[in-house]
Amino acid sequence: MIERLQKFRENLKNLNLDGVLISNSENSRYLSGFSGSSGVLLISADTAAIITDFRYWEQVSQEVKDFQLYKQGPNLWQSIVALVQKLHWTKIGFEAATLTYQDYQTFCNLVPKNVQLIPQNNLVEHQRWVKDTAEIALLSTAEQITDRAFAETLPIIKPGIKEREIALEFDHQLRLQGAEGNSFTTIVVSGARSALPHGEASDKKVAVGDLVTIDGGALFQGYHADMTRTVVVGKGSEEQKRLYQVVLQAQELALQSLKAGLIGFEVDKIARDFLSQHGYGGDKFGHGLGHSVGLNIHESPRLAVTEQNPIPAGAVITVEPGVYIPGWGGVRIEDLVVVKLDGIRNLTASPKKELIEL
Ligand SMILES: [Mn+2]
Repeated sequence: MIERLQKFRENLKNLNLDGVLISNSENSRYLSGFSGSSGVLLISADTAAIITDFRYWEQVSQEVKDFQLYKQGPNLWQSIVALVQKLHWTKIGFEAATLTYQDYQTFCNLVPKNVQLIPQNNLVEHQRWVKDTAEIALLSTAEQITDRAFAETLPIIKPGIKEREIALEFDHQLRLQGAEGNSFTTIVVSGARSALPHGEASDKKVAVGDLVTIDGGALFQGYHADMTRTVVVGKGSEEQKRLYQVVLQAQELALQSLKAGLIGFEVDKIARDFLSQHGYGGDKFGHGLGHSVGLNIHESPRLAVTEQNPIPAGAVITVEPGVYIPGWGGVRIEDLVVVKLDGIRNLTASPKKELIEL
């Protein structure tokens, strides 16, 4: 954890600020280890302070090692301003994407006139693009829990069961296998509904011949897993099997090519061009190929047509091509991988070589 703070301070040197206020809870957790939902960090070259309220005093002293702990008084902003004045900070950076306008106004009204509040973007997020060893271990565990939950869920997928019931079983299995919660609301879509990339699990009952797409993940110590598989109830048709293999090949091509230094859009293009050549271009694959995950489920950098940044070694990113045919159905296959200098390490072990027939 101290290495994260040291690196963050290195980056701060270029910003010409006395210090920064970190109010985004994932960024705060990343830098301090504090997992509570209310608290802020004040960081400079020689200060690392955390302010939180009575509910978290015990927890914060257990979780946080490298920060001075300050107990919040009746009003958070008064406590922050009191500390800022004690530190004699006059140029203070804040996270423009997190601080509400209302809190900004409160802060401005409380600080002396000579104090400047200077909006910052991606203060911590950019550092979070590269996961450290501890983070990769947590993401790996989260994905393993997800693999086990998926395997435990498959046997209940039978004609007549509702999508909602499959999602509930998957969620139940995630918790049994060690998840503290879901990365996001589990997606289960079947039959023609499998053409909805992010459809909600509904009361629709699965029927013989339905493609069923399950997309979900475990939340483990704040880290988000993400995995998708499409299966078929009963025997798959030739058309279903063919589409499945095309999507799988698109994924395999991207996985084989992916390594540190490639630009996000280049990797997306590999899968997109392959699907286009097989007749599944344009709207049939209407989303990006992948996104990074970590303390948030959707992080940068991404594998998408708009991503101009190179993917660094240590990024943990999904590779999830899909094809969606309205009125017929769809297939998506999603793995979570660690990007390395010479390739990838795949964190997902759920089987995918053939369309699974249940
Ligand atoms: Mn995903």
